[in-house]
Amino acid sequence: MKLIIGNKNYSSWSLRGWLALKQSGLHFEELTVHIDGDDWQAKKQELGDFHPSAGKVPVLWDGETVVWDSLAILEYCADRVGRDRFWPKPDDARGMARAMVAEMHSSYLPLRRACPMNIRGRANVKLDDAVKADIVRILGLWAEARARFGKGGPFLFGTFSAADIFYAPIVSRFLSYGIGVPGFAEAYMQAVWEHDWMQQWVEAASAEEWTISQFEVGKEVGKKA
Ligand SMILES: N[C@@H](CCC(=O)N[C@@H](CS)C(=O)NCC(=O)O)C(=O)O
Repeated sequence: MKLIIGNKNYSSWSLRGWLALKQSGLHFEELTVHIDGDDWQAKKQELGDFHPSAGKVPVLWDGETVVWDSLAILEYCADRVGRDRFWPKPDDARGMARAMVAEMHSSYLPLRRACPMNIRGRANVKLDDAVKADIVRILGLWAEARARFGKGGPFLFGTFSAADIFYAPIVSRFLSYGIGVPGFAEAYMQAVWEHDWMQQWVEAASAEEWTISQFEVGKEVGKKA
């Protein structure tokens, strides 16, 4: 299998797809493309609208089979290795995990726009009411998942699951933009950040030399105006 991903520092959907492959335990090769680079832009033009991913990453190739979109990639992996590796077993926990993942996939545009994933970045941004509402909503969901279903470990549903995969880029954003969170969320974020796969991704992101100015937002912490 081959997973095509974008810049590790910036591409939050790629991080989700990559973590899903890691969680599957399946062997895969990865190819990182600079999504702001001339090569990628030329490739996109060449592929045009005919390519099923419409020029977005991540894309998974499994032989002749192509799967694009992070959530479809996760579900494709779950089909291959079994649902229980990704989703909690009890119906009530799994129902909530699925809803949280779907909500992450479809929502929080104000937060995603104001605070783009930038793993290396440490900046302050002004948070408007819509962004604050997204943060409150996410913290509420994290609190509920941890309180109701998190007894078996430090992650949202105890052990590392699809929900953590989908919220991992939010952890990165909260750290990058110094979003103040309650203690339970700090502990959860630390567990995600210290996860081996997350550390591998962070290390690779830190080693990348590409920068994409549109995602370098806010006032860098420690820099004078
Ligand atoms: N819904 C898609 C979103 C994919 C997406 O927007 N990917 C961004 C990178 S994070 C991308 O490919 N941007 C490059 C471009 O549009 O040229 C998913 O879940 O995979």
